[in-house]
Amino acid sequence: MKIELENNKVFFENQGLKKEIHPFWLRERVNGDNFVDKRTQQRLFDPTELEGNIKIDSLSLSNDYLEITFNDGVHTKLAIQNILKEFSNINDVKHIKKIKWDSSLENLNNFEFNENFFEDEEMYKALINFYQYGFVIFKKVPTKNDFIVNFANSIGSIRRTNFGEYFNVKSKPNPNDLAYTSLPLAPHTDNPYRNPVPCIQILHCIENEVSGGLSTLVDGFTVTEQLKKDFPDYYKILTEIKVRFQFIDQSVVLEDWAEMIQLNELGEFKQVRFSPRLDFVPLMDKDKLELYYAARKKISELYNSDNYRIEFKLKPGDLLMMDNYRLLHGRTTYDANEGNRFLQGCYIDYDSTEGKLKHLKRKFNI
Ligand SMILES: O=C(O)CCC(=O)C(=O)O
Ligand SMILES: [Fe+2]
Repeated sequence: MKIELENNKVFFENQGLKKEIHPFWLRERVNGDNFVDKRTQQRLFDPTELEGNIKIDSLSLSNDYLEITFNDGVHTKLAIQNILKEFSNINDVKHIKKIKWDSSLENLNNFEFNENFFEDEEMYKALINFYQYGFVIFKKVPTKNDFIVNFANSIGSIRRTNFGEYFNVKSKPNPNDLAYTSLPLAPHTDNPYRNPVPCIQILHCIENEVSGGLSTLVDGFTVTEQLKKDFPDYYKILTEIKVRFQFIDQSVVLEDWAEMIQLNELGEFKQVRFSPRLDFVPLMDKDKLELYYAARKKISELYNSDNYRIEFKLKPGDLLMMDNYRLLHGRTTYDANEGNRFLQGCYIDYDSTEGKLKHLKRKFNI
């Protein structure tokens, strides 16, 4: 990648391909003291108020800087490095390659918590792990004073829902969700009925005195890629049909329509939704429904299969952070008479982890 000049025009060259950079694009990036606030890096001018026919009057290029005088009299020195940075999205979390895993996964991505953790390089490593595997487990996280709120807000901002800022996962009378019982929970994604679905779930173990109640995780990315390979028709219909997910209690009705396997604009994995107690397929032709039901049965079989599920016991102080768009989670049954099992849960969104990751990357110059 490099910058070249020709007849008062700036060109960007990449792998033999040369394109002119629009003068307005450069004018918008003028960054002297009068143009950009140093502290916030926000513009002090409104580019929509500039004349449209911005042209370059004179130009020069050194190793590090591009010097430009524009026809509105503005003169600037732009760092080449900053211009080139805009052509590579290397900082983007999409560049962190997802590592597919199944039941043979042994490394449970453990990171030990400490007081300065949120500003530590260790946190950066934990977040990279999170993006690679879809989850990370923090050990020795203080179990006092609803620390989960502090934890979530130290990465980004907690995402409040109708379950509150955070929720207590324990067996309780008159539960409004099966999570608040001692019943087993098959692998599921949380809250597929919300728009948007909370991105990341945090579960913090406060007490765990029971012999059951193991936590389970499944990599929805691994499973759906396998489905695509082995049962392309099933994969296709699950990426196409929008089903209605619903949650109802005395104070709210939440509904959203979405595919069980949602792809991005490039046709790649974006998100799975799976909660077979809450999904309602539209009334379609019988043949189509026949295929849909077979596909849902198959994906359920895979999600619930021993081949893909990892199981582990959360200890007090363990905090599991998982990608609710990629992973499914659940738990095995437990006997509430054996003692207490108490987790606290909450959600954060991707801007929290992405923002923290990029901040730490900048801080440690990684
Ligand atoms: O009890 C657990 O381990 C998980 C419960 C659950 O699925 C949830 O809180 O979303
Ligand atoms: Fe859940």
